Amino acid sequence: MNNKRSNPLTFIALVFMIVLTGCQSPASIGTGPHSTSVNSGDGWETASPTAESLPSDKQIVLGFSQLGSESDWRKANTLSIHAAAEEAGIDLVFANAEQSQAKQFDAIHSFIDQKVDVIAIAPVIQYGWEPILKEVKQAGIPVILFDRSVEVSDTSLFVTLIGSDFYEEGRKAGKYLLDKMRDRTEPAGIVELQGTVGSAPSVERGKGFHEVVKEREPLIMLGSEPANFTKEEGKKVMSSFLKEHGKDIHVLFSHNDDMALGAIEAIEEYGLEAGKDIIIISVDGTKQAFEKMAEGKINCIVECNPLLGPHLMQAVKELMEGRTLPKRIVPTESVFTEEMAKKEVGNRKY
Ligand code: GYE
Repeated sequence: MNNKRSNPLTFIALVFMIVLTGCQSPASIGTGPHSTSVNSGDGWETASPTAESLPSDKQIVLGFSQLGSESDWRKANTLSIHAAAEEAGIDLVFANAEQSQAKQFDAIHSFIDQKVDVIAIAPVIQYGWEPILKEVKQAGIPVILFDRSVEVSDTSLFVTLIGSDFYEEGRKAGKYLLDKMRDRTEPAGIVELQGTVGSAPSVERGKGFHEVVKEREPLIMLGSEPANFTKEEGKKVMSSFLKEHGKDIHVLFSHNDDMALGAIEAIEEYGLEAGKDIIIISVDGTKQAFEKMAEGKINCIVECNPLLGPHLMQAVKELMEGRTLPKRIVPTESVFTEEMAKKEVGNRKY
C-alpha cells in the first residue's frame, strides 16, 4: 500500500503550477442558498467563504483513499487534492489503491488506526462498502465520498458525496448523437467502451446514454465492453470491435478520454478515419483529448472536471467546524464539440 503523508516542500512546484494556470480558490460548497459552486468550463469561479478565510486553530488530518492512477483525469484529480490540502493547511495522508478495493480497505483500516479526523474515499466500485463504512462510523470518523458513489442501504454512513452527475453525462453524450444523426434514416451501428466494471461512472454513463439513444430507430448498439478506463485496454477492445463489425461501426461512445485515445489508434491502424468514418463521443475533457478534437478525430467531449481538491478541503473544514453539509455537491460541467475545440484547447487545465 502506498500510504504517505504529504511533505509541504514536495508541493511547492504544484502551488506554482496553480498560480501560473490561474486556478482559483475553492468555491463555497453549498451550505446555504447563495453558496453555489460554478465551473465555467475552464476553472472554478469562487464564492465566499474561501478555505483560507476559515479559522485554522486545530491541525486537521485527512486520510484520502484514491482508487488508482488509471487515467489523465485521475492524475489531475490527485494533483488537485495534494495542492488543495497544501493550500488549506490540511495534513493529508494519501493512499493509492491501484484499482483494488481490497487495497482501499487496507488504507481505510490504517486511517482508523492513525485516528485521522476525516476520511475521504474515491471508491473504485459501487458495491461492498457497507461493512467497512460501519467500522469507520464506529470509530467516530466522518466519511466524505469523493468522485464516485457507493450502493449502501444506510446513507448516514457518509456525510456527503462530492462529484459529477455521471447519469447526466451519459444523457448529454446521447443527446449529442441524436442531434448529429437528426436527418439520418440509414441504420448506424454504435459501439461502447465502458469503464471499470461496477464503477459508478461506468454504470451511470452507460445508463444515461442508452436511455437517450434507444429513442431513435436507426441507431443500433453493436457492442458494449469494459476497457477499465485505460488507453491500452481501449485500444485492445476497439480492435476487437473492428474485427467483428468492421465498417458497420459508425459511432463510438467511450466512457473516458484515455480509452478514446486508444480507440483512435486502433481505428487508424484498421485504415479508417477517426471522427469521419466513425463519430467519436467521449467523456472527461483532458488536454490530450481536446488536441485530438482540434484535429477532427473526436467529435464531442462531455466534460467531467477532476479539479475537485478545493471543494474537498472546503468540505473538510466546514465539517470540522460543525457545519452541516449538503448531501450532494455537484460541479457544473459543459459539453464541447469539434467546432469549439481549437478555441478551447489552450484553456484546458488538465
Ligand atoms: O471519467 C475516468 C477515470 O471517476 C469520473 O474515472 C471518474 C472517472 C473518469 O478513470 O477517466
